[in-house]
Amino acid sequence: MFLPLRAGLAAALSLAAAPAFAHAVLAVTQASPNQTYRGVVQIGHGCDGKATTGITVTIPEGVIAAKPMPKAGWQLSTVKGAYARAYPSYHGTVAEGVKTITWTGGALPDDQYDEFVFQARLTDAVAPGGTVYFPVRQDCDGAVADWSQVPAAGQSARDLKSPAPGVRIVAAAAAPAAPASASVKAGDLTIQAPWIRATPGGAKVAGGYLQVTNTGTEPDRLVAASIPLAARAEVHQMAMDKGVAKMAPVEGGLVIKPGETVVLKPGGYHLMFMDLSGPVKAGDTLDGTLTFARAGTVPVRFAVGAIGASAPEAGGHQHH
Ligand SMILES: [Cu+2]
Repeated sequence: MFLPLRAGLAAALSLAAAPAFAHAVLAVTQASPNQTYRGVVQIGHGCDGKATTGITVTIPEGVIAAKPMPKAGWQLSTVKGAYARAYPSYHGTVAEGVKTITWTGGALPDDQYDEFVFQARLTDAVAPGGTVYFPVRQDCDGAVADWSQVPAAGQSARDLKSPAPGVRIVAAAAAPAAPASASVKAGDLTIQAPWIRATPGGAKVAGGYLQVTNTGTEPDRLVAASIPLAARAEVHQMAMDKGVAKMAPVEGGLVIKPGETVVLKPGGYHLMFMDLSGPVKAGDTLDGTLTFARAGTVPVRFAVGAIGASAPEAGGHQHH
């Protein structure tokens, strides 16, 4: 049995409590919300000495985007269906998906061991402290072992005759901020490649740039931004004034319409970080936030790009 070294005593005890006679277990018994989970169903015995000829895994509510791994010598089938509700996903929301996965047609003798693999995403509907169960039905030649029992509150899995394999949900370790230029998802928004242009020594302002895509059905607005190095920030646009490009705050915030991608880039819309307490150095990363009217305040990590030769704002900032 897989036993993570860092599991505490309580977790170790609860793992040890898995019945020794359980034939169907999951290799990884701990995971966190909003993670992709790699489910490895381990089959250690047949049913009453008979060879295993089919394995069916049921994907529980709160676990989405399940995908089985094909297995040589076995036919794969899935049943799709509606989830109890829609869940946020990389591409908007998902309201249906694979509910059961079945491998059939093989023959795993009682004295051999094998694994059946799938992956799925744990949503934040599965809360830390709980356990998510993946019932497994094991079909043998004319016999069935149904590993589907879930312990009631206060009950131990060891008291069950045929417990469903479970995954204990724990809070994610203090997640490092997204790596530079990673895309960040916030509600219906996807924020891509946030960066700030490096500043020459003594500069008091720096421009910030990114792309933001709205996959939802309601408009949102970028209304604020922050980095610890800047006392304040504004969302700016460039406009021509008597043939001269000038910057001005975007009143009410920069609107991102449904289905639209808005690009903040040098020479166009940008974030203006002001009253810098120190230089913004190329190659650094700066943790900061973006605030949207609907999506709220989103942590992002800005990469710092070199001081650009084509700096469209050189000589600008008259309004600061
Ligand atoms: Cu500006």
